[in-house]
Amino acid sequence: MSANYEVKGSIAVITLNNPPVNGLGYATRAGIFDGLKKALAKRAVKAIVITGAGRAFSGGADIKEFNTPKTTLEPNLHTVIATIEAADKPVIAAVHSVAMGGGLELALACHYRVASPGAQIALPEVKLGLLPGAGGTQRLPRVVGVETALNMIVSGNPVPSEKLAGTKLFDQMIEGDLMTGAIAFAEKVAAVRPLPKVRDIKVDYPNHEAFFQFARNTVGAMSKNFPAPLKCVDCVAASASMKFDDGLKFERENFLALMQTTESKALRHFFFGERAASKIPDVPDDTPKRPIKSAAIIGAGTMGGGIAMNFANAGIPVKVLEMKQEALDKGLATVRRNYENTMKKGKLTQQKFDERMGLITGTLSYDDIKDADIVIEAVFEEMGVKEKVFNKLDQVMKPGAILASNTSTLDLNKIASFTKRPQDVIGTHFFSPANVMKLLEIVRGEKTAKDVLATTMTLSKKIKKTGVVSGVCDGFIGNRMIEQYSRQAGFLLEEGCLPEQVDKAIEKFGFAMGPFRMGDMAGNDIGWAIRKRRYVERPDMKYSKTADLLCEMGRYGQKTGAGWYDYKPGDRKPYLSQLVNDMIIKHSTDIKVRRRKISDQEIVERLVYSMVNEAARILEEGIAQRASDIDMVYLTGYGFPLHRGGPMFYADTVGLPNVVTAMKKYAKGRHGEFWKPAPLLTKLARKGKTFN
Ligand code: T1G
Repeated sequence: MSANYEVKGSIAVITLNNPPVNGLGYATRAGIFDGLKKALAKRAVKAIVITGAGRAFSGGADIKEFNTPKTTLEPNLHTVIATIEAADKPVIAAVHSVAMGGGLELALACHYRVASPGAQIALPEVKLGLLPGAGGTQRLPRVVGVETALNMIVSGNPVPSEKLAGTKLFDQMIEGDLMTGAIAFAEKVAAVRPLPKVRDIKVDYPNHEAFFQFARNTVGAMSKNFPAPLKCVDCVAASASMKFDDGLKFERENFLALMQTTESKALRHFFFGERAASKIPDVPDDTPKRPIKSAAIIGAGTMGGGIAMNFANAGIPVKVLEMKQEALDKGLATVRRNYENTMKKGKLTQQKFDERMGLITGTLSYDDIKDADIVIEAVFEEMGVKEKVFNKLDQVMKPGAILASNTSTLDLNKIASFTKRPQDVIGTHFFSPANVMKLLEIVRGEKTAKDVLATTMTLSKKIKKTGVVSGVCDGFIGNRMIEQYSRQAGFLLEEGCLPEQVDKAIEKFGFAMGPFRMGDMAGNDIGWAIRKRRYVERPDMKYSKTADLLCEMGRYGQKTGAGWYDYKPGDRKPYLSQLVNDMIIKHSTDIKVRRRKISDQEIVERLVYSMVNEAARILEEGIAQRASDIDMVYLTGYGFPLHRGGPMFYADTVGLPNVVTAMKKYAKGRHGEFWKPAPLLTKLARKGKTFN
């Protein structure tokens, strides 16, 4: 059983004990249920305290059990909650650290609740595409009020327990030892009757219809693609308009419906995928980490400045090195401006601004950075430049310093070979803007030491990034896949589409930005440089020439005021360019391709499946450790729609046999060799299996 039972005097104590967060899995529920039965049957027991061992009271239902028979196996959570509420002896929840989801709902069914300050109190189910399914939408409004409950349930964000101290949620805050305080409280209320029940509290909210209509309008506008937030509003509204048991029934129906939605499964996939990404099979969790107390960045450009901000935001002092004072001043001024803009939006206090700026210093001398625990180069993406920098770092940096490259496509093993310490070299590929994008591709060189890898993964969490390990190949995970996506986008232009149609189709699918708007924002010259390399290295890889023609017109995108689209000064809004559209149409004629009407579905399939197929190769080559890692890359670094769970999850949802069938159809078209399915994809499809 994952719950301990003991009796202290006349008080029974049931302690949830299911590390790491006392998830209410079957074994834990059975342990609680057995403890309750024992305590209720024993005459000497006058009251019952429920608490959690370790770092949580309870993190809620065990999400790992969802969509398995264990979730509803008796005693299910509802049975446990009903038993607590119907007990004829007082049941007191002693809450500490974390009380979330079903864990908080279990506490709400108790007759009393005491808590330590600083505990995270939340009903975060909406973040999993669900809603509180064990009475939370009916009980929480009864103890903290409709508005506070609605905010907590629709946002899913935690509130510190002390902030709720003045409400009926907590009967007492325990400043000292929680168990001592809880036992004393239990002894005090042991004889109190009738036993107070949250269900008996009336929700007093006059004119609630108008309030909830307003809430629906507001929440509906913010929760495109996700059904759960609006259902949360409906269920909280039921607490004010329905009898308790009817409200409970209404909540249950909506919870079960949401549990089956693809959106919820995608969000749960994301929850576990983010955590799985930090696991490195051949690098145990207890691998010793090198201390990272200071950092240095080479290059004060857009990337270098953004990377430096991540360290300052995490309280790590960071030195930024440039070759010229002017470049250094410009880079630090950009960093200052970024923080000022955040402060203007009210998301940063002056004190934090001062702290962070105080942690970032500039220098022109390598001698100033030699003692840094990690140095990250963010210099020009050219191997000769990288060679000079790593030669220098090898001479200057203290032994044991981690030497990281922010390269986005170059061969990390070659970069490591420029030093006498390849074991200390690793790739840390940040995504622009580096202080905003969550994704960090951690590139493992063939000689990268395990402790360097473990240290960098731990560091990624410290600087609030989603670290994903990638092997060494051209483009690592994300850029290697996006290259195939871009190739298909170019072919679509030649065969009948115009930029706006492609962008709109994939943005309707859910991408934050289509390939042509993205190119205009990032700079079309970046892809141009890569293609020039490709034409030499990989003459077999066909590309549309449209993107080259565009660059030859000097239309690099927003930075030149014109790209696939036209732009007005100071306005980032894209405007149709007749000049570009005419160039595209003329190009089709020049290459003797008859333009045709192409459906949005074909656009989406060709763009998404081009990435899925390349991802399957990345998986079978071992460049990515697992399919969910590839999903994390696309969900946190490339604007793939979260409600679709990432390219691999989406392909699983469509069904791999259907993906292969679509690819075969496109293989009959131009550049059929493009659609040669990856062996792994063919194998999984044939066996009716999935990537994840
Ligand atoms: N179920 C299963 N595993 C969980 C879990 C959960 N609820 N919460 C955490 N874990 C695992 C997590 O996968 C990781 O595993 C380890 O615990 C540490 O997590 C009926 C239906 C509690 C604030 O949504 O927000 O109740 O990778 O790295 O940073 O209405 O975990 O080590 O193998 O995040 O200290 C509602 C989700 C469930 C809470 C702790 N509850 N968890 O954060 O550790 S639905 C949630 C969290 C529900 C009822 C409904 C956080 C945390 P591994 P961690 P942390």
